[in-house]
Amino acid sequence: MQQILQRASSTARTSRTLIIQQVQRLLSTQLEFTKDRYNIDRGKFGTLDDTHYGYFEDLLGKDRVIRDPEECEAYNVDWVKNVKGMSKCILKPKTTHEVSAILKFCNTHNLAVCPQGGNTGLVGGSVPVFDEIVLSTTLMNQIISVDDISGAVVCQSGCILETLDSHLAKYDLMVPLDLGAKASCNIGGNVSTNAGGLRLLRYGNLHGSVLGLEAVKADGDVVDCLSTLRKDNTGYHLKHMFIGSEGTLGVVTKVALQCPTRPKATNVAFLGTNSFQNVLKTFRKSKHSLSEVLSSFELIDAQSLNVVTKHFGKQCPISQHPFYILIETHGSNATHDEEKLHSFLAETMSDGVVLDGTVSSDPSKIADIWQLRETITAALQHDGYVFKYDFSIPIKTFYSIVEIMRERLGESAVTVCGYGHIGDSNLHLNITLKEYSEEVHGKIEPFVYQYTSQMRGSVSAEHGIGFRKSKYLQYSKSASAIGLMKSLKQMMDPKGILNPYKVLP
Ligand code: FAD
Ligand code: 2HG
Ligand code: ZN
Repeated sequence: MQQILQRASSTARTSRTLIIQQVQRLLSTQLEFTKDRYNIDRGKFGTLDDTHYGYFEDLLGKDRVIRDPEECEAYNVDWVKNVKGMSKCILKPKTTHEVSAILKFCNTHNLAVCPQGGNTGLVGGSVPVFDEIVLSTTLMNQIISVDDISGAVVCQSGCILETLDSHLAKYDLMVPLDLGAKASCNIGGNVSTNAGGLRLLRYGNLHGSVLGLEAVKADGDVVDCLSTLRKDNTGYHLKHMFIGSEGTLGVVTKVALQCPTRPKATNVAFLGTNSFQNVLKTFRKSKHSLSEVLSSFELIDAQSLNVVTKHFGKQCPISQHPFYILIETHGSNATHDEEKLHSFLAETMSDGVVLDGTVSSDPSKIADIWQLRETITAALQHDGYVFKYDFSIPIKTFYSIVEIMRERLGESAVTVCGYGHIGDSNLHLNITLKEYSEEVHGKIEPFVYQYTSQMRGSVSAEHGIGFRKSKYLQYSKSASAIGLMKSLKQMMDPKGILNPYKVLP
């Protein structure tokens, strides 16, 4: 029975995937090339010829060297359909040795390379700008070891987050990271973007959870920092250079993660309130009342929820309010956690801070509630063109930029919404238009970045810099810090073949 259900759900998923792929293909053919829209000059890199293809085909076999233009298309366009490259060659290595041979060859022949995992990145870092070779890690998907006592898990970088997490469930462990793109994003992509996600508040970021990693430098040299030790204070902590460097310093090939125990009890509350001040009051109270079991505290404003109900036909489980809060608890004793959550809810409601709410410990209801939060990104795509911002903003002024932009853009925007990880002071401001407009773009940028900088925030809390934000790096990094980043890049990749046009201004 279980198998039949799994097969049915996988058939439904396959046909849904096919429809999504067809729509995406249609949209991507209408997209302008990045080099044209952003007026970029090609770096002085070599151009692929038959000798190069011959080398790659000997190394990987013909089926792992993709040259068919239609097949290449999916690797050239990003998830949000904002940027489009023109690579004619996708390489799909399976081992570190193959990655090393590819990079050594590309470095010798001055061929530029764009590392790619699940291609769910939101800042245009994962697709080429010109004809860079795409090095896709999707076939590097072996889980190498699981230590169910220490929680140390070692895998290749192309493992899909959700697949790894399902595997770990057998050992009562979980990946300490969860995000809406879990069904496609790869661990290597997560590490390379230092992805934050929905439970960072509880489980910390990847600079803490990555015990070690293996990466291949631009010249093909394999850097083995694949320690599984919790403590290792032997000299420079080199792994941190690769975490969040977005494929510009090396290709991550293996990752060792510290994985926590899977919670025995999970509860979710979905609450409604009338002001951002009350969201903050609820957050403060949740930290005090739920303390050690609190695993997530997420904000969804009414406009964000509206796109999900409008485009995906989802129902809001409570009455309508300007702000919604999703709270999750992870604990080991269901009764204890439920009691805590119910008394927290009773108190916030009797104080008039929370106006309506629902609580559930039923897995299917929990999944439905999480869908309201996790599908906002996908729903926004249906409005037309999306401008995405991912700010770290001091919590007290967190929401003001959303209101400012709503007033500044008036009728020219379809949706101006704010949601995100209140627990980490990480706001996702999204602005949608029916279609791209240079004039509206000019009203949004650089204004939003200047504002964030004045608030002493960061222009990227979790998505990274990629292609889209490199010229705004200066709003969050000093000139001396950018100078040091450039020196590191020069030292590790002197010819600049790894992910050119990205991160560094
Ligand atoms: P890709 O998109 O393929 O690549 C991202 C960057 O990493 C690129 O610069 C690429 O060159 C580089 N890269 C990829 N693999 C490697 C490698 N092995 N070695 C070196 N460089 C590499 N992000 C968050 O932080 N939090 C969220 O909550 C979140 N939610 C999302 C929800 C949705 C619906 C979507 C579409 C995206 C979301 N993201 C989120 C952004 C994205 O999923 C993450 O950035 C993710 O970590 C990217 O993984 P990926 O495998 O898709 O990487
Ligand atoms: C999330 O938290 C992701 O859902 C995506 O980081 C945010 O689409 C966005 O702006
Ligand atoms: Zn996020």
